[in-house]
Amino acid sequence: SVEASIPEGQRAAWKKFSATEFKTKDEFESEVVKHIETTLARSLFNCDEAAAYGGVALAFRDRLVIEWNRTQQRQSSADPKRVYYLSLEFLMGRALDNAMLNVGMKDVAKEGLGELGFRMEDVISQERDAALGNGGLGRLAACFLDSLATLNYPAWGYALRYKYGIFKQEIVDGYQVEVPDYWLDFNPWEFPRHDVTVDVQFYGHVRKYMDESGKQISVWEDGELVTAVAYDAPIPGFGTRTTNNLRLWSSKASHGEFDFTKFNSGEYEASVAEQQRAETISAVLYPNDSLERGKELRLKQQYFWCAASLFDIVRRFKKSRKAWKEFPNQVAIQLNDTHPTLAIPELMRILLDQEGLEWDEAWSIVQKTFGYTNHTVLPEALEKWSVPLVQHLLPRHLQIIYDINLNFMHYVERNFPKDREMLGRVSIIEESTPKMVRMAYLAVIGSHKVNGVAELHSDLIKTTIFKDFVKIYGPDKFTNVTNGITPRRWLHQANPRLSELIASKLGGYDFLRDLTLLHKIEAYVDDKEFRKEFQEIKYANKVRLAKYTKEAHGISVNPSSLFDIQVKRIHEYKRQQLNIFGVIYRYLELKDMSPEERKKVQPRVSFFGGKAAPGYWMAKTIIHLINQVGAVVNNDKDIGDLLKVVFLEDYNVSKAEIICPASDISEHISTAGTEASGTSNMKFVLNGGLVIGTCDGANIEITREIGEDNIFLFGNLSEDVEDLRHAHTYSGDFAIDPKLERVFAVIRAGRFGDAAQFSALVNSIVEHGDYYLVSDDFASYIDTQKLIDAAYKDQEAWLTKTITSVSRMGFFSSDRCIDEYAEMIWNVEPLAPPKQNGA
Ligand code: IMP
Ligand code: B1N
Repeated sequence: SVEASIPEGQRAAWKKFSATEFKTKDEFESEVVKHIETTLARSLFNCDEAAAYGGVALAFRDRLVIEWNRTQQRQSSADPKRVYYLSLEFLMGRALDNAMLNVGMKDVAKEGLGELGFRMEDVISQERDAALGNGGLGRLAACFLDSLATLNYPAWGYALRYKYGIFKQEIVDGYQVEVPDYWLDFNPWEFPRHDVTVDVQFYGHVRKYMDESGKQISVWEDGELVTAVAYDAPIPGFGTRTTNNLRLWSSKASHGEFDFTKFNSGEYEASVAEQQRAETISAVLYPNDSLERGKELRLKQQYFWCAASLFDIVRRFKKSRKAWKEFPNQVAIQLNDTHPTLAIPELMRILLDQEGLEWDEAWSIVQKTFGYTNHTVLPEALEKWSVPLVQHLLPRHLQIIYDINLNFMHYVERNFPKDREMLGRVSIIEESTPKMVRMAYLAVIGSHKVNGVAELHSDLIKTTIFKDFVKIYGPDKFTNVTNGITPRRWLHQANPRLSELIASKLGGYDFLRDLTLLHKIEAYVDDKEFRKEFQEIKYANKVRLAKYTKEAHGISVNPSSLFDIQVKRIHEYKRQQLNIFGVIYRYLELKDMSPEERKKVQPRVSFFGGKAAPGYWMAKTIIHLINQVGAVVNNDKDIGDLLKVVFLEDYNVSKAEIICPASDISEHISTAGTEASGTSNMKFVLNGGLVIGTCDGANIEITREIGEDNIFLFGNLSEDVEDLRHAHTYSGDFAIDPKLERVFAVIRAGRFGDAAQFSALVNSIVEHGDYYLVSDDFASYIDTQKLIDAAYKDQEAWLTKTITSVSRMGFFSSDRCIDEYAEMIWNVEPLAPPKQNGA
């Protein structure tokens, strides 16, 4: 071992002075004060909440680092197969509360903080969200890291250290305005590793020659180098000492051979400009969710990150001095969507050009190493890169992609000699002008397993985008891993009182590590005390959201109203427009009623929240309409508390932690077949809310688990979508639903401001084929909302539904997902820490 090579005396000194974790309240306070006074150079007299946050975060960071070091040492000496999760997005949110709860020291810290004069909630809320993601895909990656650590898997996340995460959303005059999110002024959770750097090459050209043995050699020459610097963030597991690593790469100018001349020839300004150009690679997260725009900088980000990560992974493998054929037994790389697909040709390049392997051996290693997760079938989200762009930026990779394709075409030709059309359909290269590289096909061909993220979605990819590949490879290459969420953040942290209530009945918090244990609370569904407390907790969570709504938006909402919530990225396929049209319809009905009739109405608050991609004009129009409707409805004296419309500004992870526990109903109403899974549906139900939803994504499996009496499903089924769309365009007699017509009539009449602003939105339905089937689903949506109003009146029956649902949500833990990936795709085992303390 490495340790044995260190002299005895030196080892003893290190052991004696080795860092230790605080264990008591006093030790905690001493650490906090030390950090505030020295690391942060503040004192008792100028210690505000921000400084208190800094002190507490640094105290906990120290604790995490000690376990992080031990975990890495344990993994270095056991050298097990590791998992590498490559994701361009990790939507982590805040780290402090999660660290305190996972380490199990929140109570101690709370008491200690009290003595120092601070309230825990105030200190926690000082932290900025780490918002390195757009939505579900990025948050899923964050939940997976939590589960990987909790289950003791040796696993690393790899991503980019964006200077700017997803933008901050401000609503000005009802419109979305984007403000940059510079989140790094104070980030105690990261460790710069200035000693861990990789030079990444771009541009240049490929020189080929034959060596003495007649072997074809390729050398990628010239071009420019950009340096990747590693920044590490510790990822603590819950109730375990395993602390894994998230490695983020930051870009800076290289001082390697290519800019040497410039520097020496005195072109100081030019070299500073070059520095800045290099830094732009990791400067900003692309704010598009399910939309790819083919920008050169995005491709640069992808390669930069893949090349640095693969260099790191290969370096770690080479330390073990194992033969190359062992690589897939030591390394499993999961591609989170197609964004890291360049890792496939990059590993080929390393094996062929740097390690001198033959093609077939290299390709066999590559295919065994990679797994690919598909997250969408939306055509606008499927990545394609133009061949000239790839040629220019990554000339050697383009050659390798062509060679991969050539081999693949031969294979298809041999196996399907009668189907000549198939070659064009499955080719990695699309024969368009310009030609395009289809990244999803490259990912399928270069991986041993491809998975979708919910059953319906995994079936759909086999019959639509990857249909031919199922014929070519057989059905076993394609599988399903239904998404999940971490119950640590989404129950224990977001809803501590519910977590405590459950623990009180189950005799402890084991359910947080095995969520299937929740089924035992179904035994309390008729228990008076339990019901009362469960209901009180929901009410308290609604009060918390009402308070936030008042503080942030000046809108008073009555917590006894039915809270109806739709928070997610704004997208036509997610159909916030269906929701707001439904709200308008409700408003019109209320206006028609007599005061007597109104007294019988179930009061409701419709909450919306979510960001629109800055260039997605239709999504921004939907936000504007929601705000305009709110301005009218919320100020209508006839309506009062019967209906309120709230747009919650800047929806993010930490706000989701307040919002998810506060719903009575949440909306997951995508056009059937478009939402691959959805994960907030799981969060809301786990926190005792019911769902109105379409038969789409994970809604279907949620229904299977909780029972169809406990969910409000509506709308057309995915198998009918194609025909309906076709009918809209070609049948000629496509009639808009009359109730929806009524809504459009008042919009056109200017009831919610200048009608011209909403004409494109209305026309997308009336004139342009209603691609998302808003009109087709409108009547059943309205009817289902009426059912919900009626059902809510029976509070006892409603409560029974919510408790039953919570007890049946065990399947949706991300721990279950990770165990499925580990077994079916990665073939990795946990590496549990020793029971006793000590490295
Ligand atoms: P890597 O695998 O070289 O990237 O190492 C990951 C981390 O594990 C390093 O930053 C070290 O902190 C730790 N590590 C790697 N090798 C050893 C070892 O032999 N002893 C102790 N720690 C190690
Ligand atoms: O991934 C989530 C799913 O729960 C959602 O249903 C799905 O829509 C989401 C390109 C995406 N699919 N595709 C993306 C994000 C960013 C980007 O640049 C595509 N996000 C999803 C988790 O499986």
